[in-house]
Amino acid sequence: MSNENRKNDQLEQFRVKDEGKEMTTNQGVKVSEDEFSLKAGERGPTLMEDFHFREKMTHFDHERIPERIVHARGFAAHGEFELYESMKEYTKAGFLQDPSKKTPVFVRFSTVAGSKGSAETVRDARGFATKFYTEEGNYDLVGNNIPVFFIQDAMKFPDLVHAVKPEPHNEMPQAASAHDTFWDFVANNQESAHMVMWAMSDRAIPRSLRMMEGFGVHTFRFVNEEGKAHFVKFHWKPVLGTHSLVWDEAQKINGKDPDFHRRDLWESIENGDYPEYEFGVQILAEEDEFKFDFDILDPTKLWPEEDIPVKIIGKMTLNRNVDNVFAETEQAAFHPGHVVPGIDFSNDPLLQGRLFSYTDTQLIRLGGPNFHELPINRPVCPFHNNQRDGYGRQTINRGPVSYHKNSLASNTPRPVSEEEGGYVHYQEKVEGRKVRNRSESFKDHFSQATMFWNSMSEPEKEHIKQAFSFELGKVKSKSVQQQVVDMFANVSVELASTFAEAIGATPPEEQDSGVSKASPALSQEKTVKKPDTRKVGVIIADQYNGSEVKTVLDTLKEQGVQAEVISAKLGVVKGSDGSELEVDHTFLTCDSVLFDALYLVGGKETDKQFDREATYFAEEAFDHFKPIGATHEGVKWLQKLEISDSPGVVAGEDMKQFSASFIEAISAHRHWNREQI
Ligand code: HDE
Repeated sequence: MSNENRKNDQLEQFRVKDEGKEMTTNQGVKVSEDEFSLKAGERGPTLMEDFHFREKMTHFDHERIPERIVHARGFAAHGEFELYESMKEYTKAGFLQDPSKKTPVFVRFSTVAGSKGSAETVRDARGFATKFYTEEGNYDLVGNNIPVFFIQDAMKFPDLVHAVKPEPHNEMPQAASAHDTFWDFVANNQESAHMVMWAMSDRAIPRSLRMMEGFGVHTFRFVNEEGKAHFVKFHWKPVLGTHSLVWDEAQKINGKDPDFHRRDLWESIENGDYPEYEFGVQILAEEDEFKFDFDILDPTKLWPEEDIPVKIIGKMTLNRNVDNVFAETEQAAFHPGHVVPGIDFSNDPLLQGRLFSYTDTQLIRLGGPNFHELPINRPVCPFHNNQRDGYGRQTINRGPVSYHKNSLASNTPRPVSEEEGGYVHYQEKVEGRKVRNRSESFKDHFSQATMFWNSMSEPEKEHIKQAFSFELGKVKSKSVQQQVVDMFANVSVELASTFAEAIGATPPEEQDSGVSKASPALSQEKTVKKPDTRKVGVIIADQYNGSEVKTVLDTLKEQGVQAEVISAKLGVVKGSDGSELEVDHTFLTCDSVLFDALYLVGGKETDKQFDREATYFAEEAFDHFKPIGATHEGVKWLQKLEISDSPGVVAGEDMKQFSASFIEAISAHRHWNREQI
């Protein structure tokens, strides 16, 4: 069995194909009738003895399990992890030793605040949870797409979540932080400042799950064969770059396609455009623990990449969709405490608390202590111990012995030494009094929030100002609004004054923190820019210029761009040369917000309604700073909107030249230097 397929091979034993089979009850009895219950007379009452009805209904009645208390809305895929270079020097983790070996992975992405049925392009952090099925057991890297967190101690997590979730008296708003209790929490727990800056930035509205970073957030440890430890932070860097939506667009997508992110992930995998993320580590010698102006145990702080470079050590490719969302995605149980030898914890108080919470919540969500036996959660290596029984136990553990130590089974299953692969916790020396305190070194809440602000490009700053104005604009309490203005004056007076004005609050008097440091890596401005997998809506009508349009569409395809045809009705549109294009969407079934760019072609036979729809699509794309290309009759819509000379708007008569400029415009993602209409 090859290593890279071990998880897939294991899952194969559990896959069931019902298609083409005879119907039976769960007891295997063949069913003769599945539409009508057993009745005393055709118009009479249903009989209790109808075991088929009882079983079918009972199972249905119990189909739902509790959703996750946070990260309820999620979507996942399988893949594999490959290592670029051995990490032997730093860690003995088996899957980080040999670059020729691949490790199967399962990744679940999620929003945090919304419930299971909520829309996906909300303003929120995204969960980025990876299960590595290594030969030494499962290693879970349960991260987010934001490298810091709102709070410093797990003790406050229930409070944070109560504050951001819909308010309990009326259960509103769904999947949104724009309400009083969240901002009241922020203002009264000011360690949240740094993460709030990220949450108000473009990072919180990713264009795609394939185009966002992932972070382990906490400081962990690598421990090598000699027992030497280094502090580490984990990173995922998307090969397609880090890109975002704009807020107005994100809100509209939530209505037009609440499944936008999962659809994008699902389709890209189905199309063979496998999402890829490089794996990076920041490594810090233990001796350097106190060399920084922040505490490396504080989860509201990141390690600036310019100070501690991210070493890229491998790549993860997601190449297989799940077969069944409930069985795999929903039943997956991640846990930051699932570590393998060579990876260890730090004393970050947020991490320490997480180590308790995950199994605890899964015990109720997955109905008992045996969820590790569910196919998606099973390690690919053997697992043996003396744990027994409980709801839904699958294995049939043989023999009389289920205790340690024993003589009847020669003291097996036996613990093994460190040399044989037994997990031994890093022997950090710990000393101290029992106190309920925050360390002095955790008390600076604003320096890195300011560093984040300083690192933003002008358009990114503008978006943050708008996000604060939106969110605080939805808050009803004047007092909370003012508290937030005063709090963020500590980050930037410019920022706080701008949203104070937008919400009618008193501009701040306080000075900002005076921090001038910036970390260029935090801006998305210089991220990777490629046309690959970008979705272009082609607005086209009958009697379009067949051969010339084909040249453009062929070039787009060659560059990995996906063109989807939009017209007034489904079927085909016919070119002037007799060519045909299958229509993918009508103006009714799609929307401008669902595309990265528009290509306006038109045709000889468009009526007023068509012109109106096409102009509406173009105007909206323009407002969302998207690339727009136009040739032939499509150019008239640019002229009508008076946007022909705007950045990122490309028109042309030479198809080769046009295609090249259009692809360049698509690669840029968005054209922020554009005057709104
Ligand atoms: Fe979680 N978190 N979390 N979290 N978290 C859960 O576990 C918790 C935190 C993260 O796709 C829960 O099985 C506490 C940080 C992800 O299944 C729960 C604290 C980070 C997922 C829980 C945190 C995360 C969860 C809910 C503060 C980024 C989804 C369901 C101490 C590093 C995993 C579940 C999936 C899920 C507790 C903070 C990431 C309740 C107590 C920081 C990606 O156990």
